[in-house]
Amino acid sequence: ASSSSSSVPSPPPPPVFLTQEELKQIAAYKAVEFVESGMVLGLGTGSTAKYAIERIGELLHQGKLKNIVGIPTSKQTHEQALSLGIPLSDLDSHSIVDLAIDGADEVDPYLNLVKGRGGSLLREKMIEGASRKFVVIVDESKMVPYIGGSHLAMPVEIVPFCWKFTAERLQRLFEDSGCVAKLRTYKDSDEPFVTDNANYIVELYFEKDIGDLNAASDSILRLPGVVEHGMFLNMASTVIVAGELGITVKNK
Ligand code: ABF
Repeated sequence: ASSSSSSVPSPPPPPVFLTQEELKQIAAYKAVEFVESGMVLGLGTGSTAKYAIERIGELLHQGKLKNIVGIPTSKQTHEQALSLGIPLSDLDSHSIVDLAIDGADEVDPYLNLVKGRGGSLLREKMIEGASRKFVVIVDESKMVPYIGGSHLAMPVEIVPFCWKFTAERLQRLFEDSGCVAKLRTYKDSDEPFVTDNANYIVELYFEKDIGDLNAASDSILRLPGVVEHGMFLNMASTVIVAGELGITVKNK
């Protein structure tokens, strides 16, 4: 009797999901494609920007990038760039930055950002505000329907003097949105987190959409004792989003 073996097709391989770290690296490497020799670069802070800085250092050493100078947005980034041999400078020497690359904590549909959960919002906003082009790199988990929509911290840098007074006034500004203000402390400690600029960070948590972001920004900045906040409005030129289904480049 003839033997018939029914050829059952083997099941497709399981889908390979990219980890969040892989997505961050993909977005970061894509952003570095905007870097050209001779540029003054704003170097961001955080785990996504870290990959972009690594890539810039790699291209520099391969001779594929020449005559670039980096302006770091934090002491942490300064150290990383130094260790990679990236020449460094500051805004006093270069008041215009050709290209800044940085991460973000939230991105809304209009490319407004929340940044600063890494504690470096002031230097980031100064450097990215002085940039001709500001490219933001995120994995898809950072996309939100509206600013504050992650219900995670929106950081505000304030002076340490009478911080409770300032924190309470910030909280009252947004009481209609169910705002809670918390002083940022070091992990597992009551010690106030101190920024690179010797200030404190108050974190605002919103239950609801705070509505007009420009009005919110103005009301925060009018409070004496406030240095700067983590809403980066109308600043991003391009946002590169790395997701499971690929990379999306959103231009302003
Ligand atoms: C930095 O990037 C911070 O402003 C922001 O908090 C951080 C995002 O960090 P990560 O890329 O590690 O998620 O610019």
